[in-house]
Amino acid sequence: NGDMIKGHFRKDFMWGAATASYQIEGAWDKDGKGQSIWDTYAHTEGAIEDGTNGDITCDTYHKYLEDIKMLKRLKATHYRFSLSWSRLLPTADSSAPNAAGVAFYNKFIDGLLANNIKPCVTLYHWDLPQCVQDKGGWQSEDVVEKFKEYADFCFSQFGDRVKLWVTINEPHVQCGFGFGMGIHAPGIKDPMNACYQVSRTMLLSHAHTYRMYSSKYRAKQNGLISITLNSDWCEPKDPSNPDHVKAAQFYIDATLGWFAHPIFKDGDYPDSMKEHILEMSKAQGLKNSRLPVLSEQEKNLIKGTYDFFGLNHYTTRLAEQITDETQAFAIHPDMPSFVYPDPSWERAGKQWLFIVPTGLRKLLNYISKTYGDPSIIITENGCSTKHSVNNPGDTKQLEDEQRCRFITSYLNEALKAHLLDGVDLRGYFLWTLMDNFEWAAGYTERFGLYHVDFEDPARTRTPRKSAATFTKII
Ligand code: GBH
Repeated sequence: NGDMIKGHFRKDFMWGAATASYQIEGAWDKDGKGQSIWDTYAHTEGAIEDGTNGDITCDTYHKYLEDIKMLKRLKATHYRFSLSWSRLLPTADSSAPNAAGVAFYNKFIDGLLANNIKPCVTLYHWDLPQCVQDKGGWQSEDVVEKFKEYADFCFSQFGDRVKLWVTINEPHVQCGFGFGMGIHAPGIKDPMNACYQVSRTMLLSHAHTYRMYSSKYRAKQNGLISITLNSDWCEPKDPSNPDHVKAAQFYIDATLGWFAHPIFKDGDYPDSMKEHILEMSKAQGLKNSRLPVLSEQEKNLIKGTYDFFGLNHYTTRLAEQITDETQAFAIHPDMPSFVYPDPSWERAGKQWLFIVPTGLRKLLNYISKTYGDPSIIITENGCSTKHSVNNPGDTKQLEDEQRCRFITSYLNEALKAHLLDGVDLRGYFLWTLMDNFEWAAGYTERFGLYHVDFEDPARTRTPRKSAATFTKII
């Protein structure tokens, strides 16, 4: 899938793996931790494919020293992980922090640095404190102040050592899955309204936090802060058909552009998205668009709140204009694009992930061109396997040839974007360090460079072949 080229990334390129608190930590009710919406959601009957939850998962809360050893062995220069808001601030009140939670992250950060691994910290990877949810969560304006208060607390505690921050992970997935389809916490199924409302409070939370860091901490702590957006690459099924071209562009606008345009461009949602949702709203007899209008003041607040572009990318789709409503993309009932994979593409673990390395190079170029050549950090990219699909008989899938190919070929395309196209690429974080709780899929879908034995109380971690492949590339 594309020629291999030789060359190097920047000398200071960040090489790492990524994880998220709820997916790896466990200790869900230990040492004063509060509950999060994912604790609640995963404990709800029928919510998770295999009926599991993240109560223990990789047990990183107790086994973090092993994680650090694994990162060291990989030769990672960086590690991206997230903080559990409810472990740090069980009541979401920064005047009543949980000392054990603060101590845990201090030990962890110090352990990384002692091994010459720099932390990249995500403040929010989907595990909102349940007490914040109980007061309206992302659907209430109050969340903006709460988020800022939490971020302020984190900068004050960890910012002396953490120089790379991500405010929010994939707001688009949160909005679509958590509030549109209702298949992620908090499980709200309101694609017409809630889905759009929370995109606004997320943008405002991010923007206020960025500005607070800049005014209160930047001079002293001298770190970088931004947001992480996920995006598929999307191409017209038939590039000579203008409807297909429009549908592909709309898909990118309404997923990546929904958040990228406001932050990296002009403070507002893409025109295509605003116009289309207004039209759909009017057709329903509404006076105003279901997509909340951002005021001039809000636009100015949001615009430019980034130090880099955090990108999560996994796969690619083809697009056509929708002809049949039942084909509507579930995340967006307003989506006029019908998207699907090319049947010739190789499939990874589950239904959604097709291996299309060239899509990464195209997406990197698109971002660079559309958003004024920002420094880009690939904050996630990786490949899942489903038990015994790829390697029957190898139950731990330690010989994960497909993942090795995935990593090599995607990085090869990233290198082309850097060397041949001049994209300003600064780092690459592989999703993920070890098998973990894969949200609605539970433990049925595995992304790890390390296999984790979830039957074993010790949660033994075993390197897969891909761990060695990644290290060799690093
Ligand atoms: C990222 O989301 C997340 O940041 C990370 O936490 C997660 O573990 C990782 O990717 C792997 O999924 O099964 O058809 O319902 C990327 C966006 C959203 C893509 C959920 C897969 C499931 C599609 N992901 N989606 S489906």
